[in-house]
Amino acid sequence: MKRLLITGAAGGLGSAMRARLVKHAEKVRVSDIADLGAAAPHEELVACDLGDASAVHRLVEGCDGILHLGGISIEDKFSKIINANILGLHNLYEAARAHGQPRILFASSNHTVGYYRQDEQIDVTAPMRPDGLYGVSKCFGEALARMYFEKFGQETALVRIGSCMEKPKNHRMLSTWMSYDDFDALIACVFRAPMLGCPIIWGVSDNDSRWWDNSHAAYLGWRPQDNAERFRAELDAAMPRPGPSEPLALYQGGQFTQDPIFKED
Ligand code: NAI
Ligand code: 15L
Repeated sequence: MKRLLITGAAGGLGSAMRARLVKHAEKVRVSDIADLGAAAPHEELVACDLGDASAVHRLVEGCDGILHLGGISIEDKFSKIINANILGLHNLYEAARAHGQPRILFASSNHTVGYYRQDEQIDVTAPMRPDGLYGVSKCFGEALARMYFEKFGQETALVRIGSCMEKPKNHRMLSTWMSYDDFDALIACVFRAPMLGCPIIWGVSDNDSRWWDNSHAAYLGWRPQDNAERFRAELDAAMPRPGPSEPLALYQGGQFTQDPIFKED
């Protein structure tokens, strides 16, 4: 690609992936509402609130790929979720439509299906079962992307990320973890594929105890290499295994299934 846009670049995942993007594009446009630090030679820094339609319009201009990580990433007040994840996503897709439909990788979430139990194996045909307003906003994002694909041919990879971090932080994440290396390889597959379409892809490493079946997306050639199992002994030593009826062990969405609906001020 000539210019790849990354939103949410100041966040946990954005910060981890940012330096790796140099190999995917000649220029990387790096964006967030939070401080982005200094620009590397191949980077352009653009501060932008995703809820601001005209700012997002300018942000997307000239980009031929978008790694969309920006937004509210946990359960929060609905007003905050609406701005970043609902209005923000609409702004992004309208901007993409106006600027040649760059391919998009949308960071969706396992919280679209958080109320499936951990003893269930599911694939992308399973109906959504979001576990909070955050999860609902990701369901909206997936539906919006699908509509832009059907109506206008806009291609998006809807990546339902499990837990993408340096290593799993609890026993649930032995199932949901995706390594940074595996995500990096997925980004390459998504943006290099001759034909993408609008697939849902489970963003998970090759964990022995994973719950999600990605066989429908084999055409992308993504073969995750990491396996969270190597962290099991470390986790067993660091913390007790949750009891079978605790949310962390019961539902795929773990603790998110217990979050309240947060009150507005
Ligand atoms: P994060 O919360 O650390 O980063 C999100 C970034 O989005 C922040 O830097 C924040 O400033 C920015 N942001 C929030 N509202 C914004 C707005 N109105 N305009 C512009 N930027 C805004 O989250 P993290 O962990 O880095 O996740 C990145 C994306 O991946 C999120 O969309 C999240 O929902 C998704 N995801 C992440 C998972 C993970 O394991 N890290 C799992 C599933 C989904
Ligand atoms: C998510 O969607 C969140 O953005 C992230 O912070 C993690 O909590 C992850 O899911 C998870 O389920 O572990």
